[in-house]
Amino acid sequence: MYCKGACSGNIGCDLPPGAQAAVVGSSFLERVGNPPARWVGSPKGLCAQISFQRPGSAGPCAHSPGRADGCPSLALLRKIGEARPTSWLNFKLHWELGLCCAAMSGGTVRSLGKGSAPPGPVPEGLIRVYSMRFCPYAKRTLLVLRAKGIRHEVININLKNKPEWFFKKNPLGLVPVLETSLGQLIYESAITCEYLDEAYPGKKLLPGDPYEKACQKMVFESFSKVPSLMVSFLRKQNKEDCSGLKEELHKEFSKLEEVLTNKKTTFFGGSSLSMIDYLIWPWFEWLEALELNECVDHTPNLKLWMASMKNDPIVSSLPTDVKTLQDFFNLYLQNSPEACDYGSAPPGPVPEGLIRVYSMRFCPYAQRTRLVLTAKGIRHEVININLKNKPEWFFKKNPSGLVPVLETSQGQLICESAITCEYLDEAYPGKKLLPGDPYEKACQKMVLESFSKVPPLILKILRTQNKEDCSGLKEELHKEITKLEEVLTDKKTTFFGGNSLSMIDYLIWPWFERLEALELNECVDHAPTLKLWMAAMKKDPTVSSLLTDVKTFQGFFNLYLQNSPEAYDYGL
Ligand SMILES: N[C@@H](CCC(=O)N[C@@H](CS)C(=O)NCC(=O)O)C(=O)O
Repeated sequence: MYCKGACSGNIGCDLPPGAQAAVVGSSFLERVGNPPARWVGSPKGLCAQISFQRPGSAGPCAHSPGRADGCPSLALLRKIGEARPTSWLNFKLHWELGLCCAAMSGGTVRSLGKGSAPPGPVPEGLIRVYSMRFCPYAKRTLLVLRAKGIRHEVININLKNKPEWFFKKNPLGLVPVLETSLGQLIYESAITCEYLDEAYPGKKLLPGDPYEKACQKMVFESFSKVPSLMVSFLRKQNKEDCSGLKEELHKEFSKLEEVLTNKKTTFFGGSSLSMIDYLIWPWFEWLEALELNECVDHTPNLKLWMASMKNDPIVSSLPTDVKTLQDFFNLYLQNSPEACDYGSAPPGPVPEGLIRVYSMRFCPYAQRTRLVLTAKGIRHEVININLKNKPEWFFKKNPSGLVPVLETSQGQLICESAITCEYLDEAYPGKKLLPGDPYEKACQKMVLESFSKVPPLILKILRTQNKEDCSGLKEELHKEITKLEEVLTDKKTTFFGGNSLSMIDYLIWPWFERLEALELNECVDHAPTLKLWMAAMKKDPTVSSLLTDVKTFQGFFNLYLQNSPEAYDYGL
């Protein structure tokens, strides 16, 4: 019962809990600043572009556990998708999209820092939590939100570089903070949790019985020294000086062990998980990352409790990876502003009925694949990779580290753009883009061969600092273009495969789209038939739905040449 997340075509795909992807709508982007994700239109509908940035990445996909009907915001999204033409969706995204998507995401892809625009009011029917992906206090609130199936959006705050406006949400500058659509602000994690339990219907996490409730609060009190002891331990440079701290922790855990032994139940509130368990859990998740597991060696009941907690669906939907947490600790202790955004975790499995493409918004090779996906109306999700700072997990998808890569719901991985396109054409029904006739198909492949020198030539021209040194390269390009002009004049058709657009046209188009931005239009001046082909291509609905404007390309090229890791998110 997952919240439906990234979508294309018929809108809607399942992102499993823990899938480290954020899906945001463009109005959400406006509201929360500049996360590297956006919605793009396709003739078939919408396709969510999900970016995994540098060390920073999305939080886990929030879903609506316990809701038999799935995510309510998706229903709304679907309604919008059905009711409105794609162009409306594309150009006049309604704020609902923002709220739907925000509700689905685990938060802004990157945390918001100084200089970011304050987010707008909280949409009705939603509650917002200001969080930080590694904050154990904020995790309390997130656990309760999920356990109660409350529709919420998460905005992550860069705690090493807090936005000025955040102090208006909480003068203490601490996360978590809850914000309601009425503008009410609630902070201090334990207070936020109790508020949520009281303000929202559904499963009650605190006992109704006043004595039982008081008992939970007493356990909470007896846990109260643990967080500060752990932070002191974390901050100690020399871990050998820590024996005193460890002893203290050992004692605190003994107290909790006693509670469990006296109660004779698995959880602190009884035989099922309740508020107190969620309130103290986040620090137990830190034990392994801090190499403090030994501190619970003497507490068998507490260890059993930990094992049961890990099995809880809510707890396991917000997993913490030990290595990522350790790397976060390191960056945090160095006061790095990147700390709060550390750790791009691999996305979860591809939901059934969907295919995923790992892409980069400006990659002409990946554009081939996206053109074919769009032309064939294949439901897909796009995950953009920061190619200047690739996530480690991406090499498991493609050891060469290149995009595009396709991933199916069976875990099949297909790379190399031309191969991905042929695969899509064969594996999916609908309009065939490659000719059925073997000779015609071979002809298309021969045209592709004769085009093969164009991409590296264009790349060389792009990389040449002094454009005056490009005359030799431009001459070569001119020659390659002549070859293509000849193919078209010999064929006497508008497109390379005949009178209608087919695979070969999509395969070579992305480089022609970039000519203007590279100020290389003159290289087709001598090729009138090719110019007619370019004009016809621009009119194709698939091609035009994936066009990038000249200014955006140029902005990207500039950053790309400076090796900026921001290049891939240019224009978002
Ligand atoms: N032959 C490959 C080329 C793909 C390619 O070069 N992609 C570029 C982006 S446009 C890439 O992933 N670059 C990453 C890198 O060079 O590390 C294909 O057709 O898929």
